[in-house]
Amino acid sequence: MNLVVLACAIGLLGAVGAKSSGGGGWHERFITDSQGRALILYGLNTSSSAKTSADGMPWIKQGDVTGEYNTLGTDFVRFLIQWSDVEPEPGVYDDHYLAEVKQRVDWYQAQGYQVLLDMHQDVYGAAVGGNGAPAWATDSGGLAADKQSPWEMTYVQPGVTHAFDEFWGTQPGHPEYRQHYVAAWTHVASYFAKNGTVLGYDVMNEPWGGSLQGPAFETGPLAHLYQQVIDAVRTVDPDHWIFVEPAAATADHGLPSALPKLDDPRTATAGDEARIGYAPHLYPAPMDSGGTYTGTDAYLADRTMASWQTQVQRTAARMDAPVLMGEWGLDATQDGAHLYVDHVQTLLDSMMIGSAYWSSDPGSWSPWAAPGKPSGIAPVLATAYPRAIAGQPVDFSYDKSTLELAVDWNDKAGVTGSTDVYLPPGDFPDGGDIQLNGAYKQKWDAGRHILSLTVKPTPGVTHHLVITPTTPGANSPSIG
Ligand code: 9MR
Repeated sequence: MNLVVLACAIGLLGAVGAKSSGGGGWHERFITDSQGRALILYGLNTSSSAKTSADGMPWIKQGDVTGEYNTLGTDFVRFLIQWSDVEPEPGVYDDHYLAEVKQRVDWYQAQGYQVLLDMHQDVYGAAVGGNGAPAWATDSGGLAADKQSPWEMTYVQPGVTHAFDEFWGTQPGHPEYRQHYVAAWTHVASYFAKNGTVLGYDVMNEPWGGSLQGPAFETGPLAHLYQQVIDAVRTVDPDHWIFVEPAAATADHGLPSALPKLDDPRTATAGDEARIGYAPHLYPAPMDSGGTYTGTDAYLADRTMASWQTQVQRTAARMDAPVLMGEWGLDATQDGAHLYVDHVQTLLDSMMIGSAYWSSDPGSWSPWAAPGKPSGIAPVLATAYPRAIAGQPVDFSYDKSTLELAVDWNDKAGVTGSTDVYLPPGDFPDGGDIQLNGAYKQKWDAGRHILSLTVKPTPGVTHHLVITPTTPGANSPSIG
């Protein structure tokens, strides 16, 4: 969301001095699977097309999900859903729509993915020029809400501000809107509570406070709504992850967030760990506006990335939440795009976090030039990474110049299963050579390009794995 300009215009930048609690330990929190393994989630957003399609479904067919795995080796999708589709009339839920969502979830399940359901909104809802909220929950106050270019500027149309103010309670007219939002989430969560392919829920895409901005918004109505959704979802779904986003117009650009720590009721039961995640987006201004990654644009993007890392770590530490970058992307046809993708991947690895690239919609931002036809950025997005780490991750990196994937981890009590890494066929056409400082068993799935390593516990010693492409004919322990 390119709203730095807007943020300046409303005098917001001077007000966002969120204090970090210092604290720490966020990097010790990971999104885990049922075996306790740390999951590194890597995938796409699917999709912008769902915002306006007649049935609320994205453009993909099942074959596109298969193609996505075969081309990119991803293990994750941030799947867009909309409040207007879930609850088309007040209190009336469309379970046919949820069944259609479930069918897509099944397609991802067949390819071994995790699915994050993202309650998407841009510019509040269709009745004021955006998408997300149903018309019946949109009160523009009769004020103008004309679509602007770039689209983000529509956020400051008076009718849009009014609609947000009515939702957040800054205007007192419609407290029931938020109650409906909470209840709609509860319905979605009860529908998917037992679904093992669904990772969890992204409570609201790119929140915007209307006339209430900065820490007053994030610590006020935004945090309050998040807590209400968390509490309500936990009454029907004790286990899935619940992700929250900061106010996007500032945080997307590396500015601070004031989001407070949220309480997960599951911690009160039998010592279960909280499953609240922090899911900010990254859009340096040049990328957001479709620019290049060259010269001063690249300089600005790099500064934004450095600041983003600092701010995200502070917020995640305060929230004691693992991090998932819910969106990042750029017009991949612009100069330097492949380097930007490379640099974001390096940032993600250095923070040991996953991400969802924006987006799968075929076109200039996408790994697809057309459905089923990879674009120039697809081979750059197809990278080597650990999908699951059977212990406490210490470090991982993929050096694209030497094609060396390194993963370090420690044993962790209660964690079972293998450490799984994805080795893209473009970089590892003949498989990989393994170096590991200890005994292990390996399984190479040549069809899916996944290497699974089960190691012998080594108390007090970090497992250190390095994989490099096998050289045909070389006499070394290899896979593939
Ligand atoms: O890429 C999307 C663009 O085509 C749409 O016009 C716009 C409004 O619906 O949304 C864009 O996608 C944005 C997403 O919804 C939220 N994060 C930023 C994305 C890129 O601008």
